[in-house]
Amino acid sequence: MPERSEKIAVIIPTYNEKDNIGRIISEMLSVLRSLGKSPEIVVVDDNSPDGTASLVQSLQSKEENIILLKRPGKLGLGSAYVEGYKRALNERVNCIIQMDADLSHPTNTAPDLLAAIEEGYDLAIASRYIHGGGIKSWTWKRRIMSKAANYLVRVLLRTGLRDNTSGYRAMRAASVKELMQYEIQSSGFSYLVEAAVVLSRMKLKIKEIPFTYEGREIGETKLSFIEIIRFLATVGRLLVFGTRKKTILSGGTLGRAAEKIQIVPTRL
Ligand SMILES: Nc1nc2c(ncn2[C@@H]2O[C@H](COP(=O)(O)OP(=O)(O)O)[C@@H](O)[C@H]2O)c(=O)[nH]1
Ligand SMILES: [Mg+2]
Repeated sequence: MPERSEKIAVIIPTYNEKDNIGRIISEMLSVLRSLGKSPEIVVVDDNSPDGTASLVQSLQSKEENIILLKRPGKLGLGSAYVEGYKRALNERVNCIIQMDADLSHPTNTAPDLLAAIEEGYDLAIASRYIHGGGIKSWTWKRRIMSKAANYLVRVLLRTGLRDNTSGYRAMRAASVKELMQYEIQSSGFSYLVEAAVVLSRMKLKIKEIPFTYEGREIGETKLSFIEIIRFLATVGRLLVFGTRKKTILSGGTLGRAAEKIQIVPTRL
């Protein structure tokens, strides 16, 4: 029997999203509440210089279902998701939705993502690259980059997914717990690809749901050139070393201690 995804967390990582965050939170709360759900919004902000966190704090005084996780500086999109997952799991939610703050992920796709989870899927990915999906207002350069990235991941890493880089996903909490047992090294945008590869290798029921990516109207993309290089390095690493679960040495206190051990090359 599939769990009903009654208690939901929506994770929204933010970096300089002051002009978007209020709208996305209120739209998401009203869409999910109209479905009879009880959503927690988890904003993970990296000390945005534009004061996104203060704005979220002011919203918290009017709305009690907003959680703000403040981090000291820009630590990357992937590590923000992980922070959000941990908090959501602590809140004992059944289902986690993750999305961008910039209104490029339309809130009216959320009911379809949740319906897939309720039907028994473990992971629902909002996809631009299946029939019915698309992209509005992206430059041709960005379109080519996204297509090429997805082609590389699909062909080389055999995920079976059409949209491996979409940041709009819904996951059953149990699948998120399992995902977190894997060693994921990417802390930035590449996290999405690394997680897609891990998730596709777990024994999950996955569905892609078509959506039209709106394209950001306010603010700037945080996808930098260095993130593109990191993406290529991530694909190469996954191709050579594959995916693996955390060992006792890679997680927890022992793991953190092990990370500090440096191997110093001996000069002959
Ligand atoms: N907390 C946090 N959020 C980030 C970071 N980088 C990007 N984001 C957020 O992640 C989401 C996706 O970034 P965005 O710039 O829209 O990337 P694009 O959609 O690929 O152009 C947005 O909500 C950003 O504000 C980061 O380092 N930390
Ligand atoms: Mg975006």
